[in-house]
Amino acid sequence: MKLILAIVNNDDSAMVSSGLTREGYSVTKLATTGGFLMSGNTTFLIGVEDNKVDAVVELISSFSKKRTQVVPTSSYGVGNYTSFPVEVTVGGATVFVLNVERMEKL
Ligand code: 2BA
Repeated sequence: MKLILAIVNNDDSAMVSSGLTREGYSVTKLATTGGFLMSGNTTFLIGVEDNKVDAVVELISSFSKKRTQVVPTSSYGVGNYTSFPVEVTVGGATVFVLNVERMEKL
C-alpha cells in the first residue's frame, strides 16, 4: 500500500477532491500554507493499493493547472532597499508517494 501526499493549488482543490471521490478513493484534505508564497494550498492524503498509484497521480494531474504568480521581492543595494516583482510558476501539483508499513481502521 502507498500513501499519496499531493499539494494542490486551492483553486484546483475542489475539482481534485470531487474527481477522486467520484472514482471511489478515500481522501483526507488538509488546509496547508506554502513556505515560499505563504499562501494557502491544499494537501491531500490518499491511501491506495500500489496498482492504483498511477491512476490517482494522473487524475490529480488532469485537474491541477500550472499558473504564474507575481511575487514582490526586495534586495539591498548601495544604501537602500529596492522592491521588484518576480514571476514564479506554481503547480500543477507537487506529489509524494510513500510506502505504508501498516494501515488499520480501528
Ligand atoms: P510555496 O512554497 O508557496 O511555493 C510556491 C511556488 O514558488 C513554487 O511552486 C515554486 O514555483 C516557487 N518557489 C518555491 N520555493 C522557491 C524558492 N526557494 N525560490 C524560488 N521559487 C520558489 P511549486 O513548486 O509548484 O510548489 C507549490 C507548493 O507545493 C509550494 O508552495 C509548497 O507548499 C509545496 N511544495 C513544493 N515543493 C515541495 C517540497 N519539496 N516539499 C514540500 N512542499 C513542497
